[in-house]
Amino acid sequence: MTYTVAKGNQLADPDHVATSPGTPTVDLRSDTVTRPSDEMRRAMAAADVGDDVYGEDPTVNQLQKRAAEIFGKQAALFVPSGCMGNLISIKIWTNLGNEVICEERSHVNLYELASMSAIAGCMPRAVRGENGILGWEQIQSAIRPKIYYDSKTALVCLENTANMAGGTVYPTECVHEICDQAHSAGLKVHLDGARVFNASVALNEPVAHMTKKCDSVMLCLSKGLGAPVGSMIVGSREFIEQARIYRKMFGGGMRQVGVIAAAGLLALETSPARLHEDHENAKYLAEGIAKIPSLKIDSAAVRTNIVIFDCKATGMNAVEFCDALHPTGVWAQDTALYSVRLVTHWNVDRHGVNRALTEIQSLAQKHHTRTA
Ligand code: TLP
Repeated sequence: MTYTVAKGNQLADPDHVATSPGTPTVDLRSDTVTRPSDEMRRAMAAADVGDDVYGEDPTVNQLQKRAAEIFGKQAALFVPSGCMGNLISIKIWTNLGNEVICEERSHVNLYELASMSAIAGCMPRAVRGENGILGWEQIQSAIRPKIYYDSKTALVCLENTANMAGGTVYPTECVHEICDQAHSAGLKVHLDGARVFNASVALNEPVAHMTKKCDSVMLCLSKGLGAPVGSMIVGSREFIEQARIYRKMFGGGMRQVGVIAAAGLLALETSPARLHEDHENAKYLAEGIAKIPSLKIDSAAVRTNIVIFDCKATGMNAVEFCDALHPTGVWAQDTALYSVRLVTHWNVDRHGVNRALTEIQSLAQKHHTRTA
């Protein structure tokens, strides 16, 4: 059995259809594909470094200090990836055999290779939320009764923005209510805030306010913020002390990693101020897609940088749609059988978005007439 690096349209897939030579690429598969800016590269080259396993890397220490300050938490830890940040947090808040309540389409449930079970020894208790957003009532009904022969619910894991629901945003009162109620029920709350700054921009609220009641938060520097690598977890001093141990145990202890943290620091300080551009581009893209007869999208629901549309009426499934689009230089990602995802980011400007719209429209039209 062979595994591809990603489904459908990946460069690493030997069967993929190449983009015609000379065609500029508009890569909308994810905001993980962003490349570091010249300013980031200069900061990386100039970074002061030390051995971070000994806690001696001044750039990492500065990044951790700033992340803690920005989130109003006691401490922060730099981790190699969002997946590791989520896993460490889940490991800390749970014991073997516990359940973790999360949304059905959440990243911890679907895209972390069941690490919550394989490594932390927990079961996800997945609940479908409208537009990916869970309310306290839904969470409450998934909590196990405290009976010795039932597994124990230990943790609620929220995701803001909710990636696979189209970058939807939790109202902050809803997060606060979930945290208050979960705490009263003896549960901890972890926030997968891979794109929490996108949520912050959409709500026009500071992340510290949005996440003040969450016990831990994971945020990614390497998505919309544009750093090449890295995520942070923030929480209490005690939580971060434990997190440092699990990071090392999971193989994530890094040495002179200030060269990467320097880009992360710049991303954290400067990138949130430009995320509104990605949101405007996503809205523009969604409104354009809504006008294409064979594609289905609720463009009014698009508030951040993720656009997911349904391509069923084209007669193609999402893998086929993305594959057919790929040679035009417009790259999209299939996220379910008929769901195609486009994610805007700082390496795609309005011109790129217009090109994407033209190519998507022409592909959809070709197939619409063929299947009509
Ligand atoms: N998301 C990636 C894919 O893995 C799906 C993407 O392209 O969107 N939480 C959330 C909400 C995420 O979207 C991701 C990555 C992660 C965690 C994991 O981050 P990394 O890739 O740094 O481990």
